[in-house]
This record gives sequence, C-alpha cells and structure tokens, in this order.
Amino acid sequence: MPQTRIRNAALRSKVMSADDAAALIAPGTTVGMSGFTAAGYPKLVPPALASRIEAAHDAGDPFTIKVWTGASTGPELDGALAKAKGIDFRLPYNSDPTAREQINRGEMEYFDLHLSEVAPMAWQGFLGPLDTALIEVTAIHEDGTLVPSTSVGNNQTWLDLADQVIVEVNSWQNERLEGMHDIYANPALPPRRVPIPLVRTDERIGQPTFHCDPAKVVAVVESERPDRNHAFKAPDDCSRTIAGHILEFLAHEVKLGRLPPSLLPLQSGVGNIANAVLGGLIHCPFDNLTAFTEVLQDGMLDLIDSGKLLTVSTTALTLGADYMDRFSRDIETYRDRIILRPQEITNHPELIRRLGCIAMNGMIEADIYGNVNSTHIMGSRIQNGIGGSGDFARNAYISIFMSPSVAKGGAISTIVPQVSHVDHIDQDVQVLVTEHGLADLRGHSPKQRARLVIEKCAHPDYRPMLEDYFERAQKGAFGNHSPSLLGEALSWHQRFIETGSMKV
Ligand code: 0RQ
Repeated sequence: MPQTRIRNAALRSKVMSADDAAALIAPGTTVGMSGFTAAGYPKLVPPALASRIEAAHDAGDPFTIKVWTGASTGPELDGALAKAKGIDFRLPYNSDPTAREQINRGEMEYFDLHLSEVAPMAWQGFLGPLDTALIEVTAIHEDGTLVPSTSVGNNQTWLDLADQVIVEVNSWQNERLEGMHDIYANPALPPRRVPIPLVRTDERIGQPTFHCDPAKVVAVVESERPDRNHAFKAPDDCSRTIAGHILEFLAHEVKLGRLPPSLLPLQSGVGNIANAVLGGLIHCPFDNLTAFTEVLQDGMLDLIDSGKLLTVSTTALTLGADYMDRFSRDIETYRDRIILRPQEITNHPELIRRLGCIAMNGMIEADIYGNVNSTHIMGSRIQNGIGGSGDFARNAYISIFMSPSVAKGGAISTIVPQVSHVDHIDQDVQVLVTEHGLADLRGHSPKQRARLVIEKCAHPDYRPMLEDYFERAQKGAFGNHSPSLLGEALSWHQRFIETGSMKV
C-alpha cells in the first residue's frame, strides 16, 4: 500500500500488524468500533482478535470483550468475534446470524436501542467507560486528522471517549471520498445543548474529517479489504406491489396538496421492499427529491442517476459490490449529492420532525390497531433490532410500515390481533402496507383502524379469523375503546409455535 495514505509521521511510526494491534486490546474491555451496515467497519483487527480469543479458549483461559458500533457490521467483525464466542455484550444493532443465535440462546447480552441515542448515552456515561476505539479510515492527514470511509456512525464519539485508539487505514476505500463527510459533533449535555444549525438536508455544518488526539493512537494497521454489503435481490411481485401502493398513496397526497410535488425528505429502511420503492420512484412524476436517511442503498443511486433525486444525507453507503464500483468510478458525479454525517445527526428526532421526513420501514408484524413489532419473532426472539426505525417513526411527517401480509410461506399472518412485542405504538404508525393494500390510519379511532387494517392489509386467508376475533372482542373485552381479548390475542402467536408453523 502506498505510504501516502498515512501522512502523519508520528502515526506512521505506529504501523503494525493486525495481530500486534489486537494484542493491545485487553480482555474484558469495551471496544467502540466503526461500521454501520457492512460499510466502513474494521476488517483486519477484529478477526485477529477473534483468533487470539480462540487460542485463549483452547489454552483454557477464555476471555470476551464488549462491542459497541454504529449499527450492524460485516462478517469479519460480528461474525468472526461471535464465532470465537468473544462478545459478552453488544450494542446497538445486530444482523449477524451467529451473534443472533447467541443472543437468543442467552449467551450474549444485547442492548438494542434507538440509533440516535447511542452517542448521547455514551456521553451521558450510562454505558460505562470506553477503553478502545477501533476505527476504519480512508487516510490520515499530516495534522493527524482522519478521513472517514464509507460510514460515519458513532466514530467521532468513540474517538473522543476512548482511552486508546487503533486505526485501520483501508486503501480499498476511494481517496476521493474525502470531502463527502460532514462531521458535526456537539456532545454538550443538557442544559448546555444548543440547536443543530441544519435547516436543509443538503447543508454542511461540520468538518470533513475526524479529529483525534494523536497521543491516544496506539496502533495503525494497513488494510485493503472491501466492504461486504450484499447486492439486493431484483424486486419480486410482492415487493413491487407494496411499492406500487406506496407510490400511489404519495401521488394521492400530492394531489390533495398534503405533500409538495417534490415530496419531503425520504427515509428508507434497509431491505428489498424499501429498495423496490426507491426503484419505483424513478417512474413517478415526482422531481427534485431529497433524502434524509441513515442508509444509502442501491435504489437511491439509481434515483440519483435518473436525475430525480438531488441530494442524500446519510450515515452509510450501503451499496452492493456492483453499485459500489459504479459509485467509485463516477465518484465526482456523486460528490455534491451525497453527505455522510454522524448517526446522531442523520437520526436526530428534532431534525426529522423539523425537516418533515417521509419514513418507510419494514416490520415483522402489525396488529389491527396499528402497533408495530420490528424486532421480535413470537415476542421473545430478536431478529435484528429497532435500528433507526423508532427515531424516524415517531418524528416523521408520515410514518409508513410495510411487510408482506404473510411470513414463512403463508403459515403466519403478519397482521395479528395484538403484536407479540411493541416497538412502535399505534400513535407512531400512520400508514400500514402489505401487498393487499394500504391502510391510512391517520385521524382514525382504534376500531376504525382495525376495520381498515383487516380490510386493506390482511391476507384473504386470515381475514375471516381476524374479523371474527374483532367482532368477539367488541362484545367481550373489558373496554370498548381498543377492544382486546388479552389471553386470546397473545395465544394467536402461541398457536403458530404449537402447530409447528414457527421453526427457526
Ligand atoms: O426469517 O430469513 O428465517 O425466513 O423474519 O424477514 O421478510 O426477510 O424481512 O429483511 O425486510 O426484515 C423488520 C426484520 C424485516 C427489518 C425486519 C421472518 C422472516 C425472515 C426477516 P427467515 P424478511 P426484512 C433502517 C431502519 C428494524 C430496523 C429498521 C428490521 C426474517 O426491516 O430489522 O427498521 N427492521 N431500521 O421469515 C415470524 C413474522 C415474521 C417472521 C418476518 N410475522 N413471524 N417470522 N419473519 N415476519 C436500517 C437500520 O437501522 C440500520
């Protein structure tokens, strides 16, 4: 790798192997790592640490660490450390299958929280001390400032709070990323907090680089490993139909004058349905779109290329390999269109409310009253985590949740009498969408909502059961505002487990 990526002489003298850097992480300590989706995470030191943990395990002296990140990461981080049984505590979001199994077996403690709250909570001291920051960067400047890579996440906070810093300088990352980041860090706690001076989604209010006390840097590791975001599947009929309902709804809102023709800043969760919605926007009559979101995925790059999407504010470039190549090749075209910010800013409730975002997120299930479960299967088994969905849902101008109407090949209805776990209360859920239709729940009472959700969103095979439940609930419930037969509503889920529909 050309030495020019590490331009600070003092830090150049700290270059060492990943194994030597991993040896500087003490057993039992907390490591704040970069990474938001499989973008911008350290790719060499975590597997080296995992090997060290495995060796310690074999020698009868096992140890673990605590891991904080921006959100999910790639296989070299969560996957490698989980396989080595090296994580005893994880926050704030996970989508790695091995780590998920360990969390659900009760072997790993997992603190799942709103992504906007991670940095403030760390500053408030509730999370305990941070021993090491392990951060991937694109380059190090002469003055020791660090050029971020494909995600920003909580990196500045980890660099500020940690006792020691390990930097991975990744020459796979395009050096021309420099200048696309806007690092605004204002860790002041109440009562000294000030308003965040961001009025438009395309404004820059911070610095292009991370600052870091060079005296804290104990190791610099050179890397050339690619990010490992997965390509999206081509939209299937179900995703396309869900996307179609949403686009029709947005057009209707524009027609009624409740949304401007350029819509409002879009937030889109991860996943194939969200990607299909973005793909569908290319063929819609909306122009001059903007996005204020936490992940920029493939569909958004297509939207930029189509000329429909002017700017994207995000904390991560969650692009599949082909799209990443395209981004890297034409990076100058995207330079003024994409701004990468800390997740505390991309997901800030006050900004989301003021900018008036249109939030679109996936869900596991919704109940007939509009409560949404984004995280737990059958009420107890975590799938991923709440991520940024809560930051956006509560504060958005319009909050949309979407899912196919059934899961597990039709064995399970995603529309249920009562969700088995509540992430988004009915007041935070304004629109529900499945392939069967869209229920606009705004301005409706619980019983009105229930009728809409059953009629518009439930799968026809499950509609009679839900209608029957709702009729009986209105007769037999303790109150008739949100009529619920508590025992029966929850045993709806138990039934899936007992009949063997639910196999994990
Ligand atoms: O399990 O793979 O074993 O079949 O849950 O479901 O259909 O692949 O859906 O990938 O779109 O994820 C809510 C998890 C949806 C996601 C969730 C089973 C299903 C499958 C996954 P299998 P799908 P998706 C921005 C915003 C929270 C975070 C968020 C998520 C597996 O959207 O993590 O929004 N959201 N962040 O079979 C039993 C049901 C089920 C069910 C699905 N009702 N009962 N199993 N499954 N519904 C991004 C960030 O914050 C970074």
